Amino acid sequence: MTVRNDGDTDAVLTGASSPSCGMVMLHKSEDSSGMAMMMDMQTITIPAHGSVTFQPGGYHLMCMSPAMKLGDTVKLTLSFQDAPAMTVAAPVYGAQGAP
Ligand SMILES: [Cu+2]
Repeated sequence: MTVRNDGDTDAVLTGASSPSCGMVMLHKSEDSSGMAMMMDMQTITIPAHGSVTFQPGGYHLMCMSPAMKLGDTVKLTLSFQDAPAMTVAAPVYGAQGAP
């Protein structure tokens, strides 16, 4: 997914939650000298008039206890510093991504 910020100030994502995930962690995958590493992010900044894309190999939201199946749509709530939380409907795809 891509989170877009049309505002004049940076938006700071501070967390995410979903009733279908148990806990949701903010992560970033990085390739450091051939080793794939996953880092915990306390916050992820979406720059003013910019966007951040969550995708395999980069920023992602990690669902720690997934309770969902292919074809489901799950609720995902994004929490921001100094901005109201936002709930989106996320379709559940397999590892290959969108059909
Ligand atoms: Cu992760």
